[in-house]
Amino acid sequence: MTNRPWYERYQPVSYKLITRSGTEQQFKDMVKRCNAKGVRIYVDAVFNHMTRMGSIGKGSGGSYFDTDNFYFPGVPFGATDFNDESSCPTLDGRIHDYQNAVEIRNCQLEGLVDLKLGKDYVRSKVADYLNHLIDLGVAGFRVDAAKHMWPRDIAAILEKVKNVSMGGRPFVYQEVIDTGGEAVQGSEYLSTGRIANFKYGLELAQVFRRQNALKWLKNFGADWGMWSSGDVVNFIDNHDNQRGHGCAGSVLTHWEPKPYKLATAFMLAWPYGIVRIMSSYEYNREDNSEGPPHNSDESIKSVTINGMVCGNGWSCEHRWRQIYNMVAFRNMAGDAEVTNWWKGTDYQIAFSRGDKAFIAFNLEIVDINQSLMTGLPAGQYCDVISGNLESGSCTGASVTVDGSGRANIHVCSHCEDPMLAIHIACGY
Ligand code: ARE
Ligand code: CA
Repeated sequence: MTNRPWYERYQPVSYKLITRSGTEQQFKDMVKRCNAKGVRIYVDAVFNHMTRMGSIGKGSGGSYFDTDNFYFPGVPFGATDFNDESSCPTLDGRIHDYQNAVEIRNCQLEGLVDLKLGKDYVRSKVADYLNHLIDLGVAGFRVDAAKHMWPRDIAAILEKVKNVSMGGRPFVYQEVIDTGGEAVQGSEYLSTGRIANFKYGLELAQVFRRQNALKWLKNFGADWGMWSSGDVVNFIDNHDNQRGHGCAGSVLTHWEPKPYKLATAFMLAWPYGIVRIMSSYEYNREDNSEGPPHNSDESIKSVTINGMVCGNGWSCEHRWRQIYNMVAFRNMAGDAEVTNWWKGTDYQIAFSRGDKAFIAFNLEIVDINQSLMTGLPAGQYCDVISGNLESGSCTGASVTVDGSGRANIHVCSHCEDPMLAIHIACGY
């Protein structure tokens, strides 16, 4: 057990921006440098609750707190700013029954003291925090534990929030774990932003573990009982379910690189929703509370970078070629539709994104060796899964597309990455 678990960040005691990752000034500087390169920053904002019952002390930014007296002078919040026995129906003040929407919204999630977001004062303090982040240059928010807040309270807070510095409303996506069967549904939150789609990673884990045929992905999206494309943020795994927290289920993670890369590539190739890729660290799997790589004084170790590989225990999935090249694939494909859908056996598929990009997947024990319609203009292209286009030639496999858009496609079967992807920016 580490002294400082990763999840201490989900136990705020003030809205000061001082953590083991740095100071407010350092955060501001990072956001500025990212924005200058076209990289937007979205903050994981925790405002359903403060820290846990029965705790007293000082936060990472030095603010004093005393939860038994609901005393958070760093904001300040006091006793009347929290839900209590008048609003929460359970005896111990905690959430037990996920079939009861009042309990889910007004009681304590895991014993974390629950803010009374119906109060204008509390809404204003939260809005001040979000507006401050916007002043620092962020483009939007992940709303933590949105399921535990009334949609009207989220709406009232967002009404107090200003436009972002790049123009327009902040991009908002809400963490509402809805895989069915509970009193609170994701669809209740669609007027305040997108929702995190927890069904997505569970479905793709089954497919890429060969428990559900690849060919069924032909209509992956709303037809699978998920929300519409404009309402979701999709992901293969997140910081909770990759380590058995939250709605864990059986998702793919960086610990299973082969199916993980395949599923992530499919996510990036497929035009449904906004997608998010993960970047993790190599924690001890026996201890799902273990914080990021740290020194003996608990300070966080830097991410060292050697070529495209990270060191010091950071796994940096976003630097894996099969993943970062598929981000380029998605950008190149733009809003082109899926065309040239092809299926071989149940576990062999290929498709194009108009005349912009083409991808093939093979989960069979035999290779794909086939002339297929790619839809791309005639030319030579580098497979971006097995290599890159470097100084005019491919470091991995190459594909020759003829004047009709067809090409001989070979996708290995007994190999680490049984997929092939080409797009218009990898032609030569
Ligand atoms: C920690 C300890 C607890 C302890 C608590 C207070 O683990 O044992 O009681 O501290 O002392 C994260 C960690 C938690 C951690 C918490 C505070 O995951 O383990 O608690 O930080 O430090 C529900 C919520 C969902 C939430 C998940 C984890 O609906 O919003 O639980 N996810 C977000 C974040 C988490 C974070 C929090 C919220 C809290 O992504 O990282 O918690 O800010 C069903 C339901 C789900 C439910 C799930 C688990 O699937 O459908 O709604 O998710 O069960 O209960
Ligand atoms: Ca609540």
